[in-house]
Amino acid sequence: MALLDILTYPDKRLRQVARPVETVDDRLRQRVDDMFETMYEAPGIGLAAVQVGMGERVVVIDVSEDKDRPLCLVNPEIVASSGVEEMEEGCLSLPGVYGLVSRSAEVTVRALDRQGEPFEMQADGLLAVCIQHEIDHLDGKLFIDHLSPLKRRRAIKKLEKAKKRES
Ligand code: GNR
Ligand code: NI
Repeated sequence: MALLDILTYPDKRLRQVARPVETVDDRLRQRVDDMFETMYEAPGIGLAAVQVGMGERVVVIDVSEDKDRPLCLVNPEIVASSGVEEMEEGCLSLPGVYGLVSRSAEVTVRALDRQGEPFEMQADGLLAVCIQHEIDHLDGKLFIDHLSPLKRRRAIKKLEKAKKRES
């Protein structure tokens, strides 16, 4: 297992659209394990492969209190959604920035699991939000893209200031 570096804004790789996984093999499972380790250590409730410089459609999620419900989605697709819910979001790739985002309240997701087996699941609450946030990453989207232009500009200013202090 290995801890991976998490890319942060404005890294251009966060804007690339990830390609579908063709075969779920041991190499991929190794990366998935590394992603879980990186997510738990961060700590975060989800992580998309894009955030660790891997251009494939893979996400890991664990929204459980005890961090004992790992969920791996390969090539995830939202096949149904309903309702609207607003939640305060953050992102490991946008450190220090938070904002209210409006998304579907319930989603049905189709994906492959860690063994490459197709499955479908329904989610609501924080899990539904997290799934949509992670699939956005696979399409090169960040949660700040959902904010109003004014709030987005404020968020970007904050990120740029933090970057400057770093260097
Ligand atoms: O750790 C995370 N918390 C979070 C809180 C509200 C909505 C979405 C998230 S996902 C985020 C981890 C992350 O950046 N995943 O891409
Ligand atoms: Ni994120």
